[in-house]
Amino acid sequence: MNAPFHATAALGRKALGQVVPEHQVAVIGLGYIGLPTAALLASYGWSVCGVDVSQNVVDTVNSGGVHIEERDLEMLVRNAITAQTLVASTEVPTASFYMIAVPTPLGEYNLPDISYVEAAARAIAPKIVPGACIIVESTSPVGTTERVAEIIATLRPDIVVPRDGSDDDADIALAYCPERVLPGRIVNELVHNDRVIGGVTAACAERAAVLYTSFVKGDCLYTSARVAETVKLVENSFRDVNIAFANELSMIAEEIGVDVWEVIRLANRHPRVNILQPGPGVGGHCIAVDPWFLVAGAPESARLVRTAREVNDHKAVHTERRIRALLEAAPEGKIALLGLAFKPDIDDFRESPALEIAEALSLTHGPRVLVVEPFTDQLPRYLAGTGAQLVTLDAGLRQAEIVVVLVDHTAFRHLTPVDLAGKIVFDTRGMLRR
Ligand code: SAJ
Repeated sequence: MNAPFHATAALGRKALGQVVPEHQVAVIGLGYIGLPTAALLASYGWSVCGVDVSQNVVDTVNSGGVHIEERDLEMLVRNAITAQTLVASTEVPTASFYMIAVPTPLGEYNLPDISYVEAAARAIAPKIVPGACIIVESTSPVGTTERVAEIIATLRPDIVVPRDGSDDDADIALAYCPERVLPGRIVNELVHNDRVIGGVTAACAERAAVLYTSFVKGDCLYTSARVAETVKLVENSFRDVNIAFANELSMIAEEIGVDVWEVIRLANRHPRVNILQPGPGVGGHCIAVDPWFLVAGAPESARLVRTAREVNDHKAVHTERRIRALLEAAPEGKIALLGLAFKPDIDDFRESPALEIAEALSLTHGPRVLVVEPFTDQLPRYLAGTGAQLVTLDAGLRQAEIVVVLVDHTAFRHLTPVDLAGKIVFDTRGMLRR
């Protein structure tokens, strides 16, 4: 372990570990991060209560099932429920560790909405006993952990809440530890990635580390809560800015008439250049969202981060316009749209530019649209009823005059230019070049 400052304070001396068994964990929010983390902790010997506001989610988990698709998750949950190390509830229990993993959506004007984190803090407050450790994992604007401290301090004047710079007398610990796992590899990355553990004080970080070092095989890196909050936003902004560069290059290349894939392939042979891949825009619930949290914190300074967001959003609009031009060029022909997911080989359509483009096109040209998406067996809500059809790849290729690659799913990668001979082809991912 790598501790940049020395955590010496004996936190929560009054009653640490005496009131609640040390191995009790409550995970608030059983979503894409909370459920895998709860089940994983249970498999590492913790006694876990997963809390969710949805009775449906609670019932599903208690019956050993899952409401989200994620590799290895179902087996992990089933085993933990059978072993009675995991239970789900709509009520927050008293526990020694609380982990908050609730959504932090974008609100109006691209401003962060932390109301679910605040609600979780309010639900936890009455249950807290001295010695408890509260950890925020939700991607959050900088200062959110301090806001949680404020809520608990207001609701529990009997408890000394840690404050930055004073760690001797706190009764509880408070930390921010961002998740940084890749959808599709969540269970594996929860264990193997390095973790940043940001304590409101050094003692808080040390206390939160008890939970993480029990299952993380990567390094645990210690810092302050504010730095940890910033690190998470910076990681996803870094990726967004780099993808924006690739997307902008693709539009420049189009305008000046060169092949962007060839340009990137050759530029990347420079030993210090590593350009990412252009696509139809950026999707998912993280990279398309988190940079706005950074912008919200420093709107005057975050110019590049804001512009990157705008470039990536614009790339979807640009792609849609190009497809519309193809539809006009072949006014009788059907169009096959390959893929709806936000990236290859997952069934996650959240914030997906491919889905947005398919919806927009179907609204105006529904009966001409053939959707090929091996990761669903029914058309998403806004596409159904427009006349668009969900078809197999073979059927799509047989019927369509125009073929657009929106997602480079493995199931499409065997396609060669020969398979598409005679068709108008638009490959937004450069899949056919690989
Ligand atoms: N994309 C491109 N070109 C590329 C790479 C990606 O257009 O060269 C697009 C993808 O198609 C997709 C979007 O970007 O639409 C985001 O995909 P991704 O694979 O980069 O990221 P996510 O959203 O699946 O997961 C990210 C990860 N963050 C980073 O890689 C910095 C993950 O580690 C985080 O845990 C996750 O966000 C999160 O929860 O914040």
